[in-house]
Amino acid sequence: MKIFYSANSPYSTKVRMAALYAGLAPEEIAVDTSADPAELLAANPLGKIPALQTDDGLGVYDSRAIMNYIDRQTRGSLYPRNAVKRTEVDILEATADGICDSLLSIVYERRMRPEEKVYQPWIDRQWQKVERALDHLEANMPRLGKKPNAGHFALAAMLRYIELRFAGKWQRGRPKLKRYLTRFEAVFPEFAQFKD
Ligand SMILES: N[C@@H](CCC(=O)N[C@@H](CS)C(=O)NCC(=O)O)C(=O)O
Repeated sequence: MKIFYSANSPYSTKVRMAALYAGLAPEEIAVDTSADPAELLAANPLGKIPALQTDDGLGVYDSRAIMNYIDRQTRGSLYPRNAVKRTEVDILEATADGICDSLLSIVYERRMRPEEKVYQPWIDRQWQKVERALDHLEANMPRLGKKPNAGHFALAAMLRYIELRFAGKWQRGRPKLKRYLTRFEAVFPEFAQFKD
């Protein structure tokens, strides 16, 4: 099994942490998506990461399909069975991933366009989504027991990414989110490997 990833991609960090936690040991292949490497396109025609290639040669994407695949392969190690709890985890994962979608949209707006074509109202709109969703998380912090679930991995990956790209710009008024990664590392010490 292979995972195509980049160290700075939050969705990649989520699935890599989850795979490690679940006891899978996929070969990890770092790729540059802008070069459209053939082996990535063979696993995911969209050319996005993360993409997982199974031992049978099946390409699994996107990150939530990969999380669900890992969960099925490991008898439910990432998502709760209980329907109500499962929905809560799905929503947490969607919120964290959705924040990443907006953050990436901002990063790409600045990175891909010539400077004079960068459209600030779009950036502002995406940042408003980020702020609203962060406030929602702060007010509804997920409980973190002994066993992390898919939502916890998604939240950790998002916080790592926002600090990487928007360092110091998201913590004010959000003490619980600010403390989260320290608490997460206590239940998933392997997070240390993903910090840099
Ligand atoms: N919804 C997708 C998003 C994946 C995604 O946008 N990945 C980014 C890197 S973080 C990417 O591959 N960007 C390169 C591109 O879009 O060509 C998922 O959850 O996997």
